[in-house]
Amino acid sequence: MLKTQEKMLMNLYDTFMTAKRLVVMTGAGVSAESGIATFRGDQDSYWSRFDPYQLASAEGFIEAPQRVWDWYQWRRSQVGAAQPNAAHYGLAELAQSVPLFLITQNVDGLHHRAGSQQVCELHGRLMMNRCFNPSCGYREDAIDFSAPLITCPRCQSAYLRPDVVWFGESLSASSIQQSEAATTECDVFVSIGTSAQVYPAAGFAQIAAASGAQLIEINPEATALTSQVDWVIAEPAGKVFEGLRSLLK
Ligand code: BV8
Repeated sequence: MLKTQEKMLMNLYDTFMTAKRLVVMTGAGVSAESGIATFRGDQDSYWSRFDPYQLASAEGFIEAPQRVWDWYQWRRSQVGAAQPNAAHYGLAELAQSVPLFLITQNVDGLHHRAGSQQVCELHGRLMMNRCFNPSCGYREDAIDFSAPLITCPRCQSAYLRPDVVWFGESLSASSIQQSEAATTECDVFVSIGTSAQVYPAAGFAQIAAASGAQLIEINPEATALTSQVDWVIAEPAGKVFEGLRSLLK
């Protein structure tokens, strides 16, 4: 007699393997089991300790560049010391078997490090710096997590900043266009580890639902999306994919 957990995993495996076009969108929760703090929720999340608009906005950077720079350098040291978990590896392995479009709101790069080839990184890349002056266009890898805040080595007209999308900044048109196209055409949309509060990312599930896709959410907590999904798996993502990986072998 299959236990409930095994039945759930078999159903999820079958759903993934029979999907014609599978879209998965991840948020900070998919990296929680790698030891990286999420943004909202319990007491040690980022936004429970800091004001997001002070730390993740151009205005906050202009007001206190050193404070924002130090926060990102601290996050880089956290991410640099972290390893992908079973959810990152499981999604990379799944993409070997089924047509999977992977969208992430995360900037930690763990999907790439787990082997995912195609990742739509909506909010940019933590481990990259760019010139604050958009017309300069200078970019570089962020390798020294203790490096001081400096002005752009190319134009000298502005500070270097993390190559991420802050609140009030537009996502790249190509990221939005690719994600909208994929969600419009998918038959299964899986939201993993996101509180579904940040737009336009949070809107992709609605696009998928409007296109008739089956919506699945993997998240131990209820979110703004939970009432709209067809199937809620209220479990940690790493645990779910640990089980799935044994079926994917
Ligand atoms: C834009 C910087 C055009 C990168 C971040 C429409 C309606 C309302 C508001 C808006 C709208 N359109 C635009 C806005 C404004 C704003 C917005 O959405 N505000 C919200 C808060 C109301 N959006 C923007 O500004 C976007 N830009 O639209 O441009 C424009 C221009 C000018 C003016 C208006 C519009 C830019 C959005 C990007 C912002 N950048 N961060 C960085 O430093 O990381 S946001 C930040 O939140 C992160 O990027 C993160 O990716 C994102 C989403 O958070 P989550 O990933 O969901 O994380 P969270 O902690 O919230 O949730 C984690 C979940 O995991 C929880 O549910 C938890 O239960 C779960 N979990 C925990 N453990 C596990 C788990 N799940 C599974 N397994 C586990 N083990």
